[in-house]
Amino acid sequence: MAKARVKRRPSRGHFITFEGGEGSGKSTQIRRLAERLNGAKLRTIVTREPGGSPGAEIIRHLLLSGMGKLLGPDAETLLFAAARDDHVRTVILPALNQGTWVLCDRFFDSTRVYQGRLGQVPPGLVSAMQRVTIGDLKPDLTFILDVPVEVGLKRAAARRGSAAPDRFEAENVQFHQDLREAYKQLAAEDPQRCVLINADADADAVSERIWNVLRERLLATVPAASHA
Ligand code: Z5A
Repeated sequence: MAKARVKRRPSRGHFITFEGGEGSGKSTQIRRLAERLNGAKLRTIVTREPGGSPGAEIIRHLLLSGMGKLLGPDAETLLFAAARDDHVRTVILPALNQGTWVLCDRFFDSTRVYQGRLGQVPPGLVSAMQRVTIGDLKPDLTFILDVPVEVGLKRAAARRGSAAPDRFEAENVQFHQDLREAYKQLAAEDPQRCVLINADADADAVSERIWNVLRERLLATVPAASHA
């Protein structure tokens, strides 16, 4: 009699997030890491917040236009949460459950830092929204890219050219300095998950720093030949 085929469930993919201030190089590094992982035959997608799903991209547009700011800090935070809820349900969880690695440009740490620590939205509200939108889902690894504020702002200005700054780019230098400190503090508070990367170097050097940490923390179980 033919043996019944047992369909094996793929093991869950890894969830990696990138955080940092303006112009810290997250998008550049996330693209490079995805290429490297896909090249090592580890199926990988890149996504971002706010946004990443059709519904959340609409909310992104509202938020970056400054519309959310007009509603006040709590309501603006609710908009970030609504976008995250859609993104997690329709993109992140389905991909992880299929065994795909998910690289996300910003996630809930951005809410904790921008809205919580800097925007003074009460911690109770930030935690409640976190429970509702992501439940038990936590990144396996979070890279926090750190650059001096003037370096990040210079990079962002060069990229923007003559276009107007968006809602967060328009904040003053003190805001960006506080942001940098808040991210450093976050890294110190959760060293199991968060790794602070010195991103004030050329893109190749930063990629190597990220790759070395990832290899050490997450690739130990993958055959060495596939990710040399
Ligand atoms: N936000 C929030 O408040 N609450 C939340 O819950 C969430 C987000 C999820 C989204 O902005 C804003 O939403 C964000 C926080 C807030 N606001 N800020 N600021 P976004 O998605 O439009 O932008 P961003 O996340 O801040 O990233 P960015 O400005 O696009 O920068 P980046 O991704 O970190 O950097 P990049 O695009 O890779 O590089 C910037 C430029 O520098 C570019 O021209 C590169 O070619 C260059 N670059 C990159 N790396 C290097 C190196 N190593 N050397 C030299 N030049 C480099």
